[in-house]
Amino acid sequence: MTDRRRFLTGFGAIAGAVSAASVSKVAMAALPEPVIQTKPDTAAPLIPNTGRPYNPVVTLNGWTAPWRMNNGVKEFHLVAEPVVREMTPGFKAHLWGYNGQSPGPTLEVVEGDRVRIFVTNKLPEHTSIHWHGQRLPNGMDGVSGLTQPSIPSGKTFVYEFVARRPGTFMYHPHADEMVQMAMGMMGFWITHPKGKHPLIDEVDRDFVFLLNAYDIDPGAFTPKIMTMTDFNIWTFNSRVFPGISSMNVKHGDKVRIRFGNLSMTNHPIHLHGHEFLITGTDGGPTPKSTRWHEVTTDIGVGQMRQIEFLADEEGDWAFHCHKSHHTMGAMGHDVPTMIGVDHRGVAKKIAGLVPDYMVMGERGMADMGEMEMPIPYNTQKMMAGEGPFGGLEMGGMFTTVKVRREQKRGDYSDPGWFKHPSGTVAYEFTGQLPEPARASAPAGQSAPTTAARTPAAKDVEVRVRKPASGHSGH
Ligand SMILES: [Cu+2]
Repeated sequence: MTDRRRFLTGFGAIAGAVSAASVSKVAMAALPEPVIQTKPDTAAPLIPNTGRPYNPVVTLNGWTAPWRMNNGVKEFHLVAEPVVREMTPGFKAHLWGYNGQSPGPTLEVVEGDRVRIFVTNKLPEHTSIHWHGQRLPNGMDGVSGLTQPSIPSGKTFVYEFVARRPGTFMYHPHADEMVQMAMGMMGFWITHPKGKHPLIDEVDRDFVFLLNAYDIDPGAFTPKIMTMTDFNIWTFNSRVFPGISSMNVKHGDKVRIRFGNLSMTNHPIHLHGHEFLITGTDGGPTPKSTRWHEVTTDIGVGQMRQIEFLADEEGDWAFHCHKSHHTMGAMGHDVPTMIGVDHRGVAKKIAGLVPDYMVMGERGMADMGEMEMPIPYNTQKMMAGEGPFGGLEMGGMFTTVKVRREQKRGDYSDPGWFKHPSGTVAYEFTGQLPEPARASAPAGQSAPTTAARTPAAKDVEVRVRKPASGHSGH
């Protein structure tokens, strides 16, 4: 028995991943050069110049990995490694990702393509990659311990399978998952249909991104990996508003936006000004009979959604998670509600002891957007973004869809702020305000309360017994 055969027999269950590496020795000898991208900008769509043609997607603040064709096989090279990700100007995080970024590059293939992915592990611990949603041989599914041994630090493994199902997919580790996903390891995968598909329409613009979340203390660079639910940085593709690119489209374009949720909670994603259809999930295109119009769709943990709409209303339309604390930056969650509390006297007294003391929130939190409060170095502002009419008071999962008549086909550049036709912007009323008529009848209720029928129920007077002189007894 040769060494190789002994190896395969000894690890029967893992033969998938290992034998693929063995059969493609020639390809291994000439590993495709990994392409590294370190800028957080939104890259132009990668027009395929080899392999079968397709309409490329645009990854928000991300990019598509180039490939090479090797005897009809599409070859990619992913490098799992520590990366520095600028989440928004002024705030960088030390994450783990692929090829210089978190998330890693988007992989775009065509239905029926044979795909070979080399994965080099430059992390300090082992890893693996699971190809979420794909039909593939079990041994290529990337579950450490179950379908393959983990990829040890410093080693390269090969995954190889045919992209059988067209649609919207993602990839992420299935080894020390909680840590590796909390550190930002994930990426998008698109399998384009090989021809006209009855349930997949051609669109003019196709945007993709992943939803993720981090727990990074103000002033720190590295996520707290043991956090289970209480994250404080809410991101589209590891970027926060105002660092997230706008989705710039031409008036009349048919637009598709695809997103996957690899955070640890659900996100109701909301588009202003238009209604969309959910045309697909990670399970594939949805049957037409299941499609209805929405303006918000909730996306659960580990799910993907693709939405489609006709961009036929000009303007700068907000697109965001509807959980309002997910559109805010890092903040202390322990701040008590101060709305309506007049604490002027208290503030004065404390200021005597703590010179820089500042009271927050007695008129709401909006002041936080403008306030130049000193924050620790490398900290996301809680509320940020300057719009044409003032502060947007946002952070986290928020961006815009900019619909313009003058946007050229294939031009993804930012057209700037919308110029509103005169008379179409909300304006101040400057006339006399009449005293509002207030109803004085008791509020309606479905049934009388028990107390109302109980004769004994009178106003209860609370008596406080004060201690007598002296301090005995407490
Ligand atoms: Cu959310």
